[in-house]
Amino acid sequence: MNKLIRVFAAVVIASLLLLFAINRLNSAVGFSSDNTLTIYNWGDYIDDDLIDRFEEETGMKVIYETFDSNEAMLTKIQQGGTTYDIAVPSEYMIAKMLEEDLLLPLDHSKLPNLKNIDERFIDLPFDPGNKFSVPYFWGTVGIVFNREMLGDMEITSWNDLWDPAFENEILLIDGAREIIGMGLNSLGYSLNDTNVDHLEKAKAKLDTLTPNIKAIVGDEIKMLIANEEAAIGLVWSGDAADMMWENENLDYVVPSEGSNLWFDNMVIPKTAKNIEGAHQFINFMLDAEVAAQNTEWVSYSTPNKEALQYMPEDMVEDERFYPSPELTEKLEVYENLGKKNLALYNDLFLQFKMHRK
Ligand code: SPD
Repeated sequence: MNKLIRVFAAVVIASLLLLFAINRLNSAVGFSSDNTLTIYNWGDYIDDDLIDRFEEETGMKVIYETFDSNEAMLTKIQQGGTTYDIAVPSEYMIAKMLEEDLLLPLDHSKLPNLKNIDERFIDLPFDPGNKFSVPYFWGTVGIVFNREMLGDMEITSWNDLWDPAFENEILLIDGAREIIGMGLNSLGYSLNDTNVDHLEKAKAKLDTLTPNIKAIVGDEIKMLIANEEAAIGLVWSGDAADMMWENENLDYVVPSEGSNLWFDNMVIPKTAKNIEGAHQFINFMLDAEVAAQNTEWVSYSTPNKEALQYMPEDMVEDERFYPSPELTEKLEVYENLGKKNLALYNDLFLQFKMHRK
């Protein structure tokens, strides 16, 4: 009997060791043992039907989580509690993640659809050769406004927002770089300025905008402005396009003093478990018809040149959301300003939010 127990225990231990070894081997070659793919993306940034289709086509199970700022995404990835197979940071955050060695190089042989991306969006300074990232959506920061609610008042610049006529009429997205950036641009400074005196002046100027600010909000800004709860919003371009689809009184402008041009990109974090699946997903999203469907749902601007033929002409020809290369050249892309300066931007933004209370 004793011998039987010993044999049984040996078989159980051997099986456990074998399972452990298979699991380790799968992780090492990038296969998730449970065939799941965990994706970390901005809110409202994918057509759910495409996730269903990807699951059906590959047999993988997608776990999908969302974030509302690059900084929140970075903190979660640094903490490592959840291991993500794909994340979608903006350009300056990719530079920071590379500095912190948080990303895996991509295997381009598994991404044949990368050829669909317009060369304007390939090989950008934050990731030469697209070794670590693939374009997802791009856009600008600007002002959405309700023509009906504003009557004959025109908005063309950041400084227009300080008009006392707009008391309690402005909603802002909750982004440190965007809001401090508005303060900097309104004073004629660069969006990548690190001069402390300039940054403090920008914060002081923003404080004087307080009477006009109704709230600082997340993705709900789309619903609030579409429902005419406020006349004006500082927003990302694609959110403006979405609101304009809901409410025809709305319009969008990139302010005359200058603004931000941004690029969101798919990356594979170093802690990814399903590297093979991550490549399959990225390549799937790069397919021209998939990208067109996603773009129509999300309303942001696609970098996928081949997708444009499947999209409605009025969408592709709208210069507010597909600005000419001449205009985009005048806009600034955020740079990775380093830990100390990013902390300063965050602190000033926090102080600005406290000032409002
Ligand atoms: N609701 C989706 C928002 C995505 C916006 N990304 C913009 C990043 C700008 N740095």
